[in-house]
Amino acid sequence: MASVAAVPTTGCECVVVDDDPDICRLITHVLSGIGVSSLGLHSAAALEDALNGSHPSVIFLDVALGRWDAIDGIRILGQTSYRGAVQLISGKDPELVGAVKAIGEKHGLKMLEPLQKPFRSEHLRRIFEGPAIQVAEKAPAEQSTIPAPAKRRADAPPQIDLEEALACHWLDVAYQPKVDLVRNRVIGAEGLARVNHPHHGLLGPASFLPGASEAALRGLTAFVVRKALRDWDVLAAAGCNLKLAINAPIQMLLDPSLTEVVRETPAGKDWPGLIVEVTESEAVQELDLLFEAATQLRIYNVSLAIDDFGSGYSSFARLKQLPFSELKLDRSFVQNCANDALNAGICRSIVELASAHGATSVAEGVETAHDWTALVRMGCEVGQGYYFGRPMSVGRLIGRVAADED
Ligand code: G
Ligand code: MN
Repeated sequence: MASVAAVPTTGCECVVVDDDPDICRLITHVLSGIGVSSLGLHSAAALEDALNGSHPSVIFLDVALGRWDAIDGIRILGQTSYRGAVQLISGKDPELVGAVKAIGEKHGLKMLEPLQKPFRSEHLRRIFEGPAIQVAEKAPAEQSTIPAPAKRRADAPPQIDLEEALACHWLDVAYQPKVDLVRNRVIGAEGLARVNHPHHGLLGPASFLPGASEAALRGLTAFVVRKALRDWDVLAAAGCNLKLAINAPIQMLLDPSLTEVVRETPAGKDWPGLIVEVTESEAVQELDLLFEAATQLRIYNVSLAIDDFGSGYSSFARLKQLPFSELKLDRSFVQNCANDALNAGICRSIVELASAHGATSVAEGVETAHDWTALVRMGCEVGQGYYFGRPMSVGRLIGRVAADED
């Protein structure tokens, strides 16, 4: 059942959440001109206090609030069972703002049609001239449980304690070049976490992910994200503006700390954004929560790649609702796709799926020139694999890019 909230009249309260003081002032000024009192706030964090004991009819919520954003605001409003209307205001891509609106609705909030910046004062007035605001019956708040860690591919290598590796500063990130398959040029790189172990030598994730505690995974993800952001500065200073990708276990994407880490680092002027790769099999487990997390990350120019695609045998119909920018063909299909008709067929379908979704197709595990040529014929755009380069240090990556240009 839907109940009806009063249209704001004189004395009715609105809250305006915008980190730009000029926008805050403009909105509160226009509202006061039509007899609506309002309170301006500069972060989503201040919302909770502001809602204590007061029941604003409309909350104006900017999508990007510096170190906060509308999704933080939506979560607070959902948890406090706010029953008024939410008016998103933003200068961001309307499709992204639409996704934020959909998330608000999933939290049981009454979301008004978003207001695109720059807007005029009559647009604000019109909000209060419409019919009475229908407030949907609040759905009971869903518990957002963090799923148990899902197993990644592992080949029984030595097992070490991730917490110890973090504490001893054994962690590092190696970058594997991603190559434009047609032009044969490095266009990006995937950061792969490595442990430099004093006894076992260089170890990959299969040695330190299984059995890692949630705290250790959080530490690892924070380390890798910070390192990739710092390494981008190093690459950019050397004239290599590459878009970097990192891998994250799904529960880290669903953990607010990933967004915290991204927004604590101010982006350089030409920063092309960061890609976070999550495996297909993990992605399908928590689609709704992942949609929310991926949408929030998009606000900070962080996009999602579906890793190891094809190996999880999931229904693409379910995955396609996710806002991902890359589909990464699992290397089990890429290897020998030049000669194996079945592998070739699977690769071709994945390339078509990516293209239909407006996403980039990225082949993993390209090891031969034959497979490279076959992939180009299929229309696959990007490739990585030992044929183009093994995971390497930032210094070597700079050298690899320079060699392209010779
Ligand atoms: O899960 P993900 O696909 O991100 O795993 C990347 C891993 O694949 C890295 O550990 C990397 O060393 C390995 N890898 C990268 N390129 C190749 C390749 O061409 N062949 C094989 N067998 N492994 C590769
Ligand atoms: Mn990956």
